[in-house]
This record gives sequence, structure tokens and C-alpha cells, in this order.
Amino acid sequence: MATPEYLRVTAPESGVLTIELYRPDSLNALNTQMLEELSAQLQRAQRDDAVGAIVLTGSERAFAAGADIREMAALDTVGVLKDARVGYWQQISACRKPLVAAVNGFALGGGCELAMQADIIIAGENARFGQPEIKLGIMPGAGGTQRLLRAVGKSLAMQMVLTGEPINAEQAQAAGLISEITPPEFTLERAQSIARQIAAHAPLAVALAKEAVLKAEDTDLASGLLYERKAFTLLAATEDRNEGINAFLEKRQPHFKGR
Ligand code: CO8
Repeated sequence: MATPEYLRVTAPESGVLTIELYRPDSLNALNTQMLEELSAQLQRAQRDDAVGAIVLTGSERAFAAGADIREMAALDTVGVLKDARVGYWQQISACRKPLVAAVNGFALGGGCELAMQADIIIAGENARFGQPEIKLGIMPGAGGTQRLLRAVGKSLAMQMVLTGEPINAEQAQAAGLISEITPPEFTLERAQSIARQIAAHAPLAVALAKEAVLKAEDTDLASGLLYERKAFTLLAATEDRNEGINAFLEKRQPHFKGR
């Protein structure tokens, strides 16, 4: 695989792959190539047993200030319909391994939507989450009306989408969009530490647990509970489940094999 131009990727360490969005001249604006590179890295990570969890981060000034507006300006309706980014975006959402976003600075438009693709968001005190598309005469197009509503509820989602004004880290935490706030210099470290904890667990249990929690976002309670029960039952057939329980009973650390 070619070396990415707009990402900096750190080799997996203790089961954690770290991917940094890297387009410093434009506050990590998401252009087609960056999304293609990100999608390719996530797909590769899914096939790599050395990766148990992924951390996605940006710079201290910006996680990502949105889709690349210059690139968007060139697209008419047909161009938008044929936009390759949609495919990359879907591949990013389909990532089965846990994704932890470490967000400092601006997470706007597509940047906020990308952070919401993560399973866990850790944000620096300087983080700003917003959907400013309305100010450009457009609207969110990659989850900002759907995932944001599920994350923060109707009133705040409407306020953000219709005014275009961002919220700060404290507001984001109070609303449930993010789980923790850190000083900006520790955001990545904290996200990596959470990812390491996840990566140390049995990979199949982690994958099914992630799937079941995500299921809750788009199903009724009875179907979700049924789904959870089936996934729970499936895990009873894994070697790692026996190892986890035996290790507990034998008062030792488990050695999971992903089987
Ligand atoms: N696209 C392209 N370039 C950008 C973007 C962007 N989204 N954001 C910032 N930049 C560039 C600026 O043009 C500037 O470049 P230059 O120095 O060459 O002029 C550089 O980054 C630094 O930016 P500023 O000088 O503006 O920095 P400030 O600190 O003054 O302002 C802001 C920071 C407030 C973040 C400001 O840059 C801004 O408002 N940016 C645009 C934010 C925005 O509107 N984002 C939403 C874009 S639309 C979108 O995301 C639709 C999502 C659809 C998803 C599709 C996926 C399939």
C-alpha cells in the first residue's frame, strides 16, 4: 500500500493503531484523497490481527474543519451524486474494530461527522464541535442530522444544524457527544490508553459488543435485546470465553487468541 499523503500512521503498539489526519495547511479539511487513504487504512487494520483498536486524531488546532470546501465548490448535483467520498465514508462507517477519536480544536461539518463515526470520543478542553454547513447554504450530508440527533437529542442537534454555531467540549460532554475532556496535550495519550485497554480484551467479544451497542441506535428495545442475547450466546462457543473465565477462576491474567 502506498504511503498516505494526508495521514500519519503509527505502527500498531500494544494492539493500538494510531492514525493522524495530516493536512496542516487547511485545518485537516477532508478531501477525497484523505478519505480514500483513511478508508484503506481502516480496511487494512481490520485484516490485521495485531490491531485491536484504532485511535483517530488530528492536530492540536483541528481534528478536521470539514469537507474540503474548495473541492466541494467544483461539484454540481451530478458531481455530488457521483462523489467517490460517499463510498469511502461508508467503508469508514463499516469499520468493525473499535475506533476512538482524540479530538482537539475544530471538529466541524464533515469533521464532526467523522468524529461521530468513532465509538468513543475523547476531547481536549479546546475542542469545538459544530455543523456549520447551513452558513454555506447547504446542510450536513454525512451523518450530522442523524448521528448528532442520536448523540445529543433533538433540541441541541436542531440548534447546531440550524444556527451553524459550534459547541465547546463542556457542552459536548454534558450532551453525551463525548465521554471525557482532557487538557489538549493529553487527549491523544488518554485515547490511546483507552484503546489499549480495549485491545487487551478478547477480540471477538469486543467486535460483537461493539456491534450490539451500535444496534441499539437503530432498533427497538425488544429486537435489540434479542440481538444482544444471540451475540452473547455466540460467544459461549469461543476459546477466549473459556480462557477469560478460567483465568478469573485461576486468579491469573487471560491470554486471548481471538478464537
Ligand atoms: N475546506 C477547505 N479549506 C479549509 C477548510 C475547509 N473546510 N477549513 C479551513 N480551511 C483552510 C482555510 O481556507 C485556510 O486556508 P488558506 O490559509 O489557504 O486561506 C486555512 O484552512 C486556515 O483556515 P482559516 O484561516 O479560516 O483559520 P481560522 O482560524 O481563521 O478559522 C475556522 C478557522 C473557523 C475553522 C474556519 O477555517 C472555517 O470556518 N472553516 C470552514 C468550516 C466549515 O464550514 N466546515 C464545513 C464544510 S462543509 C462539510 O463539511 C460538508 C460535509 C459533507 C461530508 C461529505 C463526505 C462524504
